[in-house]
Amino acid sequence: MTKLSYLHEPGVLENLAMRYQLNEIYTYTGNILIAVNPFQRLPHLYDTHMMEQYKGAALGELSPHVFAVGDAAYRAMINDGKSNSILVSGESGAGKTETTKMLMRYLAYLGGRSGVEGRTVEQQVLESNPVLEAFGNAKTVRNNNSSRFGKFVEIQFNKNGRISGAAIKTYLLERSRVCQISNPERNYHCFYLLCAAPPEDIEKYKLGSPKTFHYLNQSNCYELDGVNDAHEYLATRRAMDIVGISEQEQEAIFRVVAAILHLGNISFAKGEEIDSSVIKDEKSRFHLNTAAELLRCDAQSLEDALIKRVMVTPEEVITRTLDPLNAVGSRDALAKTLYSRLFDWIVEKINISIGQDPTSKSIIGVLDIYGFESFKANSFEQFCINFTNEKLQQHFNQHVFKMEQEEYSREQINWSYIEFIDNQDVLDLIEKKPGGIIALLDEACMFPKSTHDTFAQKLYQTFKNHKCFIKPKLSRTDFTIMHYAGEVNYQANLFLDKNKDYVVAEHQALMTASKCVFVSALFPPLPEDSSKSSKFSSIGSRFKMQLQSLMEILSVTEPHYIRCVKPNNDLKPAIFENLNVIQQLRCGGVLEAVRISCAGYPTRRTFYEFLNRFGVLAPEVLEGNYDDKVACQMILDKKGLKGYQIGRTKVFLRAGQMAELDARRAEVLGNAAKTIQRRIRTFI
Ligand code: AOV
Ligand code: MG
Repeated sequence: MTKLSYLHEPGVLENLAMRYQLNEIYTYTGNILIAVNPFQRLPHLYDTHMMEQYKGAALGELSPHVFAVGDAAYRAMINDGKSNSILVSGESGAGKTETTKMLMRYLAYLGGRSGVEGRTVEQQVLESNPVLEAFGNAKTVRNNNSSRFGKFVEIQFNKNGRISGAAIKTYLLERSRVCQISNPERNYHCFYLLCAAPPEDIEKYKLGSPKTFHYLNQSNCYELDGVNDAHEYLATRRAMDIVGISEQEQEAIFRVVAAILHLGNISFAKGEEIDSSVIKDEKSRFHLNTAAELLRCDAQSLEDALIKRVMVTPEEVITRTLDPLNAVGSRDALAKTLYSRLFDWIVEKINISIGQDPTSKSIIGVLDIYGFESFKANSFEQFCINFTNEKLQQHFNQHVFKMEQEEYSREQINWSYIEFIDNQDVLDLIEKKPGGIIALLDEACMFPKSTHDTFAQKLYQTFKNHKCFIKPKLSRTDFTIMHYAGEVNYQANLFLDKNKDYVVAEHQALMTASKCVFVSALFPPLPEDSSKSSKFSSIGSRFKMQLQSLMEILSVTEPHYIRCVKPNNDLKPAIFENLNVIQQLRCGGVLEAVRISCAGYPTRRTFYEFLNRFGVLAPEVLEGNYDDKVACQMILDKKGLKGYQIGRTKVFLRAGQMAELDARRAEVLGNAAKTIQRRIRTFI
């Protein structure tokens, strides 16, 4: 891209479109790799032969490729002994997860032991992907295999450059999906896989068609194009074997998954007393009993935990009942807690099983987060996802801009540091303490009388003059944030609930008492003092701290960027929608990087290249002995250009100056051609 003489939106777009037609999905913009999602398998692009080719090749020597970025990171790590990171970004469905997997495969190829079969560290690192995807990915409107959690994988290398350990950190799994989905989305893949398990498993878990489960049948989508759930079930079990999850543990994991499905089918009816509820019918009773059986707990205790609350006052112990609506809320809360604890358990187990190398000083971190999302209805989950993307975007801006300016300083040109277009405003709006949205949300959560209405009013009042915050005219509880990638309208009504991280004491007690050690271990007993009155714990604030610590880790690594681009919203091959792509390039900072370079010196040519091309503008300069640098200067002065700079080895031109020089050159060459033609005519 930087070799284009004309670095502007149409030029950049045209270049990508042309390359995409040729299945050249990768393009460099300087050191940044742009990857346009092919939406079709391109097997030869990733085969062993390809990996061999890229091994040790300098960046830019071969066609742009994700392997080249992996190789650059690996070489930099070996040569400088410094940690590197590869940050993959792009909107939902752009190809981040696929790109990350290719990167991990390549790093495993470089740092693996060839010929060693079986459960090697590198094999375990690779097989962690299908396991995490089965439990953490789901079909959304934007992507049939959308990551509903963020992931940072640190691959550790020993002093011989061999993979010696790995640590997987995950960020905030979307919990609401377990209980609530809308057409045409799906719940987490594992539920469907399990419903397609071999008959003996189906019988054991008392399962049936996904259509019979409330947590799955809120949407009409049960199957994914090109995916066979029965096959995926077996593949997931195999991957679980490899990452070191034992047969018994797998059995317990799927038992909990099945129990969640049965929990979802328990309905409640109004009880005889006011504000009470009972199990609705025989069918619900069957599912209650099955869930209890699978969780190895007492059915009556499960029923009580779902519909009763015990309140301890100084005088007495009161048992309160929940009405059917609250009982459903209680049931869903239990299902969500179970699922998110299950997910965390799996991540921890994989980490323990792969093992860490405490002596490793060389690490390559690979970041694959959930991409920017804007749906019709956006809630707390989208807020957190988009917050993550803002953070990453800031990291990108700062780094790209820094790199640019470092080149200027290497070349010793006059350059006063430019402040760049930054998304700090949006970040302040979200995370500033005190006074940002997360801080106000926490305040609202701690104040017993708050409702989503008072929370929204507080936001309107506090941010009425904030330039990234809008109150939509027709709403009393929605708010709009102007993100770097576009405006997103959030519905505040579930923010308070979703920000509160607590486990109902009755659920905690029930699960701790489970006869299955796997289940009870998911609910370790709470420390004494944090019992009933349970202090409020904020999901938003914890997430913010996790991101902060991720940024700190990244700041001491040498970053490499891959920007994934989604060429169309139909998820189909060979369709390149200009507007769609330009929008992503603009938001994703690619054109930002272009704009940044336009404020500086976007075109640079070595003295040799420059003289070669523009020597014709002042042939007299090149007569006899001349100094390259002086010659360049003389040509530029003769043409009356202002504002350019001459560095130690290169000429730095301002935006548009290259085109100007080209025009003069064309003129000179044109004149020369005319003269020649005239002479030829005279001669004839
Ligand atoms: P994402 O990770 O960026 O979205 P994925 O990596 O899941 O997106 O890619 C979406 C789909 O695009 C994949 O399931 C593949 O079908 C296809 N795809 C992407 N990259 C390639 C490639 N290099 N070769 C072939 N097919 C590809 V999200 O997780 O939703 O933000 O949250
Ligand atoms: Mg993904």
